[in-house]
Amino acid sequence: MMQLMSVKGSPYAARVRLQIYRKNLPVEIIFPPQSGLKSAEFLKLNPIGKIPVLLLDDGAALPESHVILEYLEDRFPEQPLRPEAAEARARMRLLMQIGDLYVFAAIGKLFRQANPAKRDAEIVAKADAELRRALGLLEGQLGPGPFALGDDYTLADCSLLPVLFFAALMAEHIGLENCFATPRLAAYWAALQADAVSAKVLAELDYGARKMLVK
Ligand SMILES: N[C@@H](CCC(=O)N[C@@H](CS)C(=O)NCC(=O)O)C(=O)O
Repeated sequence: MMQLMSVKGSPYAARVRLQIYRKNLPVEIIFPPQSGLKSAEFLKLNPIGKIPVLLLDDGAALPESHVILEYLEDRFPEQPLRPEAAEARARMRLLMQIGDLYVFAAIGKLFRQANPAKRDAEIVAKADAELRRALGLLEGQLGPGPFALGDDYTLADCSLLPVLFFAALMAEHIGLENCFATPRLAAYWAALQADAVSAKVLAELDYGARKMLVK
């Protein structure tokens, strides 16, 4: 059976867990080795040194969350999480890219300011502005709802759920204004929270991420 190396608080691994739960895929979810992500043992498997990693049937390792999502769709096309039409597929991938390249980039800057004792107000203000701008870009590309593209849950939703979770968590932790104040983003966040499989992954993320913030 294939295995996914994952921890609860990892936003990138959470994307793949969402897909696995939603499609009931035959993939066992396991922890990375105790030796750590920068150990020789892990780097031999995945020289990038990050999770998630999907271990295929022959033991080969496939890293990078978006690559894994697409591979699992190709391999298990039943209950598709990708639209058929080329343009809709491109729109889906655009949302996934905006989440990673722009929204997560801003969240990363806020994450590095998590500790109040070492917080720099100027850096926080800049990262906050960057986050709002990136969320605006995302909102501009969202479909009519309830989910990212429309009625159907897609890989864009798997990809964006942890992005929105971390945006909300960091805003709450640092004491920034609500990031989902605009109607479409607020409605999208509400739709994700109301979806049972998404709610399961949100609970896992909440458990894992709050432990990381305490560290
Ligand atoms: N682009 C990668 C990012 C993966 C990533 O950054 N994973 C984090 C955990 S959430 C990690 O393994 N970090 C360990 C490190 O950088 O040392 C993906 O989409 O899978």
